[in-house]
Amino acid sequence: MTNSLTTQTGTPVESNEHSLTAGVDGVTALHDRYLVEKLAQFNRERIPERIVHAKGGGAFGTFEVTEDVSRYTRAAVFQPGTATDTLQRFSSVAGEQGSPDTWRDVRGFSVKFYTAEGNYDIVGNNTPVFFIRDGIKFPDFIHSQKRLPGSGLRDADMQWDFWTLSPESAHQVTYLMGDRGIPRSWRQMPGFGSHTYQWINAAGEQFWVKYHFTSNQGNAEIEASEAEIIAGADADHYRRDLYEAIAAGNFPSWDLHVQVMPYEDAKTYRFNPFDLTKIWPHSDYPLIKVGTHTLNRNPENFFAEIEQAAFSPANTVPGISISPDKMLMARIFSYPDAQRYRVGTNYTEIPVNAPKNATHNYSQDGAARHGFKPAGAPVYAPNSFGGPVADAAAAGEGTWESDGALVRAAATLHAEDDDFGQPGTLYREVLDDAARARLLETLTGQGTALTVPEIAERFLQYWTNVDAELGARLRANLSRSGETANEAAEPVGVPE
Ligand code: HDE
Repeated sequence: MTNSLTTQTGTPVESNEHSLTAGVDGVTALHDRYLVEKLAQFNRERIPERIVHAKGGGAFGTFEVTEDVSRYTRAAVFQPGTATDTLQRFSSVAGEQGSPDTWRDVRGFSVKFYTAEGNYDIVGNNTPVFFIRDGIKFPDFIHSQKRLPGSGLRDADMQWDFWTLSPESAHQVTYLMGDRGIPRSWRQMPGFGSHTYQWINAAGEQFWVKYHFTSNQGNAEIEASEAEIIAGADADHYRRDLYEAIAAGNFPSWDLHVQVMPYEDAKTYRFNPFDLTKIWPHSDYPLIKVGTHTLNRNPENFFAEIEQAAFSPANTVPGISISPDKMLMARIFSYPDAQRYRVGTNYTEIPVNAPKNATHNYSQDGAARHGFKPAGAPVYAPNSFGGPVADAAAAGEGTWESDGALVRAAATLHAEDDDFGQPGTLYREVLDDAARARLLETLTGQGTALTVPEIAERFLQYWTNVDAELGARLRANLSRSGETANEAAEPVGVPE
């Protein structure tokens, strides 16, 4: 019978309801190999969740180039008229797998393009900046935003201690505490590559670029009080919204734009253009449209296609490179390392991670390898047997000049390499009165939860540095509400 139950090695199974026992009430036989296989396999169903961005969802789609940006990049994926299959994953940063989608947090925005020249991943967020500018601080940052080792609880003192001792966080924290911290849905939020990347055209000319995905559904947010109710009622609010929209044929889309900075401008720009805590004002570098990304197919198996998906900023293609951003370089190491541990050594063989074009190299073996080369194929290089050879012209690796001497320092060469200028501009010039009022309310809640006086004072100073009037209002609100009320603040997820 074709539908008969089998073991994983294909042998028909006697029963799926009764273990093999010595008599009806007797001991269970260890040689009931189906029972053992079923329980053992079950124990291994979970792989470690992502250390950050554990809770998420995603879908497949298509990226279509609608404009001509070939003067900036030779990448096949961005040539006029090209359509490329994609996978997108959205996520919250701090919460664990089951955490509520609507907790305040930064949201991940990862896109994998299965291009003709290999996989290209843009692994960004729904904010254009980040909390730190050197990857060496990342584990400390994440520890401060996750849970206390003793109680297993999130802790406002710990979060604000790190942030206020790391003033470069002010720009991203202003976004996080503002409306951007709780989008209405993944469909109604923007995405950013955040870092500066390099594009290289067919003539070898280099440009610095930043990616912006703008939502064709518009941007919308949820007020904190409503978000708390949704968190209780439907922890999977965003995941459900995306799945149901796509299932109903209501396909969400984003237009991809780039800001392009001529290569030489970077040397004299008013702030370090590779500093991930800064945006490039659109007045200096306007948005240039590239094409449209549409999500049109739900996963058939969440574990196989979303949980096992492995995105990495290391996945670049010819015509696209990284930039001298220390955060980006740390990420180039970190993502494949996390995936070898979390998914397994041969994670790139899993269908969702495998490129659609053929791979040719000398890597072999390792746990759970299932792709093997023909027996006669050479296993080393250089060789005399026609094995694959590196092709520098095809790879088109990006380059830049380096200072030479090894140092441990942050760039302070540019006039505006400060920490509080851009968050102040965001507060004063981008937010409107109502958004500023909501930010003040959120910060008042946060400040109320602080119990360590030194951190509470530094918190007030931090916001005074962002904007003097905001700092004064916050001080007034907190002295009115009693600075150390020790109530739980609105849960803050954490941002990566
Ligand atoms: Fe991540 N980050 N990150 N990150 N990140 C991961 O990769 C890391 C950073 C982002 O949908 C991990 O496979 C370091 C910036 C997204 O699967 C890990 C640093 C930005 C996702 C990791 C950063 C991000 C991740 C967890 C500092 C936005 C989810 C498991 C140098 C521009 C990807 C994994 C998905 C995931 C490390 C900073 C976005 C641990 C070391 C900046 C959207 O490797």
